[in-house]
Order: sequence, then structure tokens, then C-alpha cells
Amino acid sequence: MHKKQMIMSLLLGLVSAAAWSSDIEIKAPWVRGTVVGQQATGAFMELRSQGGSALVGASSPVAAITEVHEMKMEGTVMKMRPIARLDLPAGKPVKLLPGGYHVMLINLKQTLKKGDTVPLTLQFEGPDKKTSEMRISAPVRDLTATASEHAH
Ligand SMILES: [Cu+2]
Repeated sequence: MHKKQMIMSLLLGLVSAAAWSSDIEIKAPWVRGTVVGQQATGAFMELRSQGGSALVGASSPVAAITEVHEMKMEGTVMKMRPIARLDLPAGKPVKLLPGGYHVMLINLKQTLKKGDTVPLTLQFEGPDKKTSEMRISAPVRDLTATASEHAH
């Protein structure tokens, strides 16, 4: 991605809570708030790629480790595990939401309160197989924003 585009994405992200690169659109990102001492939480959003891309990584200054996770049934238990890539088929929205795919923020360096914003950098592999980054800032929602909870 060109520097100019990245700056535009960042500005748009701050203004409208949506961000675009030449290929990727990120809608309505948010992070679940935490209680004091909580080690991990999830970031959620909707991703759409025009040409077909993949989310291949993420990072954030609030967490020592940031991973892309999927949820899978193991017997009768829902478990999550890291995945190396989340495919974004051309033109199809892919939702990251509680109980499904999410960006996991692990070894948090601070408590995340409602009203805070969390900077997130997302790495994508484009249709041309080149890697690009997008930076967004995701607002923190209440810990109780959804009913579903998962544990490591
Ligand atoms: Cu997870």
C-alpha cells in the first residue's frame, strides 16, 4: 500500500469507524472491554475485499501478542485456535464477531474501558500476493456487549 493511501485509511478510520484501502473495506470495528487483571480480549469487525484477499496477521500496542482466531466445535465444546490466514473471498463480507472469527489481543498491557480506542494494525495478503497493512482505531465496548464468552 502507498503511504498516502495508508494515511487516508487512518483518517477515514478515525472519522467514520470504517476504513478502506484499494482492496479492503473495514466496517464497524470494536473491542470488548476488560476488567482489571484480565489477560485477553477480542476485536471484532466486518471485512470485505474487492479482489479477494486474506487477513494474515494483526498487531496492537495494547497487547503483547495479537492473533487471528477461529472458533471450532471439539465434540460438544466450542474452542478457539489461532489461524495463519482468514480468507476474504472477492466481494463477500466476512464478519468477525463473538462466537466466530476474531482478532485476539493477548497479554494486555492495560485495562480496556468503554470509551477507550484501541489502535489495531491489520496485515492483508492481496490478490497480487503482496502484503499490505491497514491501521484502524477500534472503540471499546462494554464487557457485557455480548452474551457469548470464550476462555483459553
Ligand atoms: Cu480467541
